[in-house]
Amino acid sequence: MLLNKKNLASTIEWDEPLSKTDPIVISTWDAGLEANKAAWKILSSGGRALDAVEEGVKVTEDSRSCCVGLGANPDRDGFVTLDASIMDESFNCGSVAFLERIKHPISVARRVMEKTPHVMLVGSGAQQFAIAEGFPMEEQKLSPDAQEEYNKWLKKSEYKPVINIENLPNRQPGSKGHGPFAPAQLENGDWNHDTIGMVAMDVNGNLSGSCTTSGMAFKMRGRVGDSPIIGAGLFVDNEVGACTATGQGEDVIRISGSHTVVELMRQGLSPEQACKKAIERIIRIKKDKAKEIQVAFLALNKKGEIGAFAIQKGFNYAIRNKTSERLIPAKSWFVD
Ligand code: SD4
Repeated sequence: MLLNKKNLASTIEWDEPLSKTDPIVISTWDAGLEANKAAWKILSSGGRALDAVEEGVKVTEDSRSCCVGLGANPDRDGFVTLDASIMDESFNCGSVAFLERIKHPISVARRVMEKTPHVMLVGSGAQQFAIAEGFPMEEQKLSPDAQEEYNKWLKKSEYKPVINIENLPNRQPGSKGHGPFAPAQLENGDWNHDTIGMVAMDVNGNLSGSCTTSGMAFKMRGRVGDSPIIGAGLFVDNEVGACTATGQGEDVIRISGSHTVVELMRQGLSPEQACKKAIERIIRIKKDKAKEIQVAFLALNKKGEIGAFAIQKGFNYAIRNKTSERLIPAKSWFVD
């Protein structure tokens, strides 16, 4: 990995000029470096961006991660529930949400796109579809890391999962509401998210994107974030560009985040300017509460230019093309 001062530049300078059809892949957070390697194998041998973004994020779904795949942190009742979406160069898109016990939600999302007339399947229906498509059902078991984090959270939040809640009256006596909810930050100070979103351009100049996550750790059961929602966590318009989001999904959904970024690029903004404008919109909406959340957008335009912007500092993204393989720290609204 090359990590030097150049990474900090707001305009990315390539080590040598890139032509319009030089493939490129970018993805969110540090895990993006490994994911990009798998995507790059496909892109560098002339493969399709769609295949690259699927294979790329599968690496993260397979690896030890707080926030992606079956090894990730569970919801507040102790179950890992996964969200994922994928979109190609022709507005074909597919997604799954609230999917349990299936290892590669991104591949199920692709099957939804390719084998059904629908865009989105959720919960047990998505699981049933996955099984019918030959995806094995995995064990219902937390990874050791997730179990440890969950135990700590249970203790701190004093949340007691209620078994057979369906049989109880609507509210338990004395209950004031539905909390506790997913914390914006984890105990160690990390923001409560590390979704992988990936966008890529192939040798034919076609764009595609993918996004996969376990969502916010200790979320309410049934909660779905932005990642599987086309236009929120992911959007691709092959004439203009592609964008993916990470962070507090509710606030990405509120402004149809990724779609907004692509539309801003259509109006002539660079990827970084477009991501910044979308972040500013969230800042305006959230006012003081913006200090308590993290959202980041990552975008690629049709010219192969890239950019990102976040609310809080600390968001970085990984890039891979024929000359570079590195992690780039994004600019942010708050700088400390
Ligand atoms: C969500 N946006 O479920 C996702 C979480 C995330 O990095 O981005 N993690 O709200």
